[in-house]
Amino acid sequence: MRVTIDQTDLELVQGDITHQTTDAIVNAANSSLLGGGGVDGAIHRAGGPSILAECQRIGGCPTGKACITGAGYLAARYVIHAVGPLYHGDGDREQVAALLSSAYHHSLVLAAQHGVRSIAFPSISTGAYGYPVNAAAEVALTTVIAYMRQHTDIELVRFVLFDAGTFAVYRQVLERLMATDAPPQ
Ligand code: AR6
Repeated sequence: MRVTIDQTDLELVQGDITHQTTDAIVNAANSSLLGGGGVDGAIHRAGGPSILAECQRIGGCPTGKACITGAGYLAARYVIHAVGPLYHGDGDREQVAALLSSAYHHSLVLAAQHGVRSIAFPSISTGAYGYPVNAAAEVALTTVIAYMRQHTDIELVRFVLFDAGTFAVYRQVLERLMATDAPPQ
């Protein structure tokens, strides 16, 4: 699925983010930046040891922020390591939503600072970190759309959703947001 937001493209695809040829791909990292499972493990496996070496030099990244490295053997130029929140349940819903939104926003700002024109995101926090996909998709898409409405430096934002269920939820949420979302006056 592809929609246009103020001359920039927002795409949803099902697939593996390590195969993307966008200028940057985003990793769903943890604050140690020392690797892990899920998409983090896949990126470090496919990209090779230079990414971990750079992460070690950076020394960590707080939740809600992002850090950038080269992409090793991957086709992308950069890997942006975004640290989403761990979801503990519905008690601190607003706080986790703000942290998740911040992880996406910082990734986009960092990408633009490095001249990135196209970027691919995974569904941050909805795997090991347990964030419900529907709520996370709403935060992710709302944050990215708000950025795209205010900036045209990044021409393509692609969400690469690993499984059919996650892809379907993102598509439903995007369809709803596009139906109800009027451009700013
Ligand atoms: N391409 C795209 N998406 C993927 C891929 C892939 N190759 N592999 C998995 N996903 P997760 P989190 C999806 O757990 O919830 C790590 O250990 C996956 O199906 O990777 O933010 C880190 O080191 C899910 O939809 O990230 C952290 O400790 C989404 O990516 C922790 O997990 C996110 O799942 C971060 O947890």
